[in-house]
Amino acid sequence: MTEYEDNQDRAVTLRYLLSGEADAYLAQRADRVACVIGFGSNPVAATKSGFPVLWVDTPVLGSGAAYEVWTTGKPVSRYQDDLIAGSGNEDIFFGRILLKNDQAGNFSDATFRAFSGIFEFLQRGDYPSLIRVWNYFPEINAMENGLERYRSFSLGRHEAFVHYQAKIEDSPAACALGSHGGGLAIYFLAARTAGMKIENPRQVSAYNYPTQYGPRSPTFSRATLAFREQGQTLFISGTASILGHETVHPASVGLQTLETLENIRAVIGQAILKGFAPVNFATDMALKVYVRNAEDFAEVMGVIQREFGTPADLIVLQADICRTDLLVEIEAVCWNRAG
Ligand code: 3EB
Repeated sequence: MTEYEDNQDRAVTLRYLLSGEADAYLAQRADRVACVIGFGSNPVAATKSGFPVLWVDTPVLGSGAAYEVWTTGKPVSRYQDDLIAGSGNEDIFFGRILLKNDQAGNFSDATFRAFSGIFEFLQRGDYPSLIRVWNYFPEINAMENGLERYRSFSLGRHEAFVHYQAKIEDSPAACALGSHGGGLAIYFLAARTAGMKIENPRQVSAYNYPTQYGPRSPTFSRATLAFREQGQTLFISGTASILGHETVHPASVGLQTLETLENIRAVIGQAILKGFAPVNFATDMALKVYVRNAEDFAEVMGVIQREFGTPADLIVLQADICRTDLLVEIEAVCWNRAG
């Protein structure tokens, strides 16, 4: 069996594990497990070890199901209110929200409710800083009440930011992907101390996108640089083949992958200007890859291997992406060697 040697100096650590590996890992980490997400087409229920799992209905390419497991260096306690379930310690908090389809109603209203819950949690004061948010919901590109569901999502999210007077430039790192079912699933990382928001000089900031992409712009930053006192961590948002605000290479998944990796390099470059250290991809980077069409798996993986080598951890999911002309999206977490 694999011995996992997590770096205990990290405020949070991430592993992507196959179903068969997850239980032993979770049992070993016990009260250091902060969040467990299960990906796969069949419901991924609570693990044998009893940890609650947020199931996201997306096929895992290259295997049946997989877990994303976040652990911390310090023990966590469980939290539950009427919307958010989660775990936190003195530094960080992971929260999960699941709005089932039949609770949704108008999708921008449902999104507004979910983000209002997050902002009210933040405003209670224990964890005031929103570092990273992951968003998954079905039919992301479908029209509903005259608006594409991704745009309804962006509208409801934006209205929550305005309502709670969150500064748009202080938006968290994020991603928003189309699952195959299962309602609006959101998980987020909040922290006691603020992170530094990073933008990409090759791209218009998403919160400044023109209205051709929807009536309200998406509220996310390209990355958050967090935990400056504990060996910094860089949370890179879902990143795609976008230059300025426009999709480039709409017809080529290979070129889209290459452009996406250039954008990730550019974001890491900006973080280095702000004090982050150059990243060793083989030991200190976790990549999560979303491909729209399963048949593109090999080509996307080929480009990643050629450009980035074999990152420390990797998962590939089949998911719809928020613009119909985008074929691939990649997010990353990078750690700085402590010290
Ligand atoms: C982009 O760069 C691609 O709406 O939260 C990436 C990351 C994207 C986050 C979001 C959307 C989001 O615009 C799409």
